[in-house]
Amino acid sequence: MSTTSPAVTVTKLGGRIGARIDGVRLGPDLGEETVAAIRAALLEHKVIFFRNQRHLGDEGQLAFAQQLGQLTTAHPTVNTGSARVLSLAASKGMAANSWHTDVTFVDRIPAISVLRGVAIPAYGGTTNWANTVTAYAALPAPLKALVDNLWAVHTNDYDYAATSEKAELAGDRESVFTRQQFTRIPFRTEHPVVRVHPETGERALVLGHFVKSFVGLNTAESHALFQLLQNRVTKLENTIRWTWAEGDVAVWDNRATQHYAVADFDEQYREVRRITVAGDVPVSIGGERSRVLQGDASAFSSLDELIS
Ligand SMILES: O=C(O)CCC(=O)C(=O)O
Ligand SMILES: [Fe+2]
Repeated sequence: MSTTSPAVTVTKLGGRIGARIDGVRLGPDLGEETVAAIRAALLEHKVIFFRNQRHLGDEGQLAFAQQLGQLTTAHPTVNTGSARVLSLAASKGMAANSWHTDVTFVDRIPAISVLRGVAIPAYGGTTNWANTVTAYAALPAPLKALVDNLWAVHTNDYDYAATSEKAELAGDRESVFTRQQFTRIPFRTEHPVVRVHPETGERALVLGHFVKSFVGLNTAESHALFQLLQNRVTKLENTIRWTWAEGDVAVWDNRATQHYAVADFDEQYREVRRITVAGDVPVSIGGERSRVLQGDASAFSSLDELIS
């Protein structure tokens, strides 16, 4: 029998998004070949899942994530008690239950998020991801023409109540973190609705719940168009749903996806921990970079030494 580690295998889980990777014990020093294989699978499948990584802990998760690129701090506004780890813990059924891409209210949107299942409820609490590249590719020509030159204002002071059910309105129940913490430092950034992915060259829609409005459109028009485009992104065929077990690790390309954590685990305790890899400033089809309107994210994420 061979004593070398078993080969890394990538198993596609959905037609448009998602793959499971087996044969890797995550941690430090994975080796160039393994990291390259993980990276290639991530760029192709947009979200990848690893099972049975209970050994990891925060340190192991950090050591793994570091091999994917320079890390951001835990969050631009939330005081997490940790330099780089954002714990999302909930016992009152709260979750990030609206479609979003992480931290799009800053200019330098994180490239990759690495999420570890720490405490997983007996039922509920799945997470869904949507592919924003296939969503763009599937648009009919007239809608592509519309979005190719469209820009959107993203803010952390977004409309929290817009998609919540009444019982889940921010402030009514204990949230993963308070709205006050989340909006402590106001950020507003104008991003192109279509960005060119810095590694794959693919075109991806940049939307999600931090969008406040489209540049040049009024509120009613912004809402209507946002809904139309989001419906394209979150169409079930364009998504993958993951049922967590403790020790699972999900890694997503935050430049090519949105995600949604389902708040259907009642009063059970659920905790996942996130580490993010720094990303660059989006670039439009025409080569224009996103524009900061308010807030300085340089302490959260540096633009130096980016892999991509
Ligand atoms: O709770 C989850 O499964 C995902 C939470 C989330 O939005 C994130 O980690 O960025
Ligand atoms: Fe998120």
